[in-house]
Amino acid sequence: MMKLYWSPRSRSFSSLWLMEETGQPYERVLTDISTGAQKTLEFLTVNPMGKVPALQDGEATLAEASAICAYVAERYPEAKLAPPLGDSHRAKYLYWLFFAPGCIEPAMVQIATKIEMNPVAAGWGDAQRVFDVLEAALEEGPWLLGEQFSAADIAIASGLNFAVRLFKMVPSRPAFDRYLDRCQARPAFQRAQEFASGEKT
Ligand SMILES: N[C@@H](CCC(=O)N[C@@H](CS)C(=O)NCC(=O)O)C(=O)O
Repeated sequence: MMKLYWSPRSRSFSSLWLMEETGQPYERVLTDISTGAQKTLEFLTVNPMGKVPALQDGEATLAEASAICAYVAERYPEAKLAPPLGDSHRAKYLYWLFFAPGCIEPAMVQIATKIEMNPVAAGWGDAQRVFDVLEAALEEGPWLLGEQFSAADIAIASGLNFAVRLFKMVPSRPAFDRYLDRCQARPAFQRAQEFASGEKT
């Protein structure tokens, strides 16, 4: 059974949501970052970065929320969280999976720190454009790939939920609200939120 190392109130939310969407059994290993559990020698063998989320699957270990999305979606194809190889939706799937850590994350850091960067040199351009591009992609919906919900929605919506609803760093927009409401209506999202909020382990 896969082991998910997680902490409440952290980026582990996306991995909890992902595992809940698969419908497969998994073991949650509470690694409370408020107690320093992520810096123990034992945990550093799983993720040398000393950060959650991290995943162990037999001999395989990995971290980075989007990589975990890609890995789990491939391991459980029956959950239909990724378009199969050769499917034309795969281009968009990969694009959004990488857009989450490549553009949304640094845009949020830029907003939080107010660091000025030349948008030509910054890989994410500028924060305004990141959220404009995402808004345009969400106009149609219901999901990033159209009718098919995927692990890319988990990666993107988790970041957007932090930015818009939890930390209110980014002003909401109607397309964001509609999208986040759809995500929050998913039973797997709600179960993940019970863990992430600290209500359940
Ligand atoms: N790039 C990582 C970021 C993971 C991350 O920063 N996790 C934070 C919690 S939100 C953490 O574990 N912080 C504890 C620490 O750095 O000691 C990912 O996308 O998974």
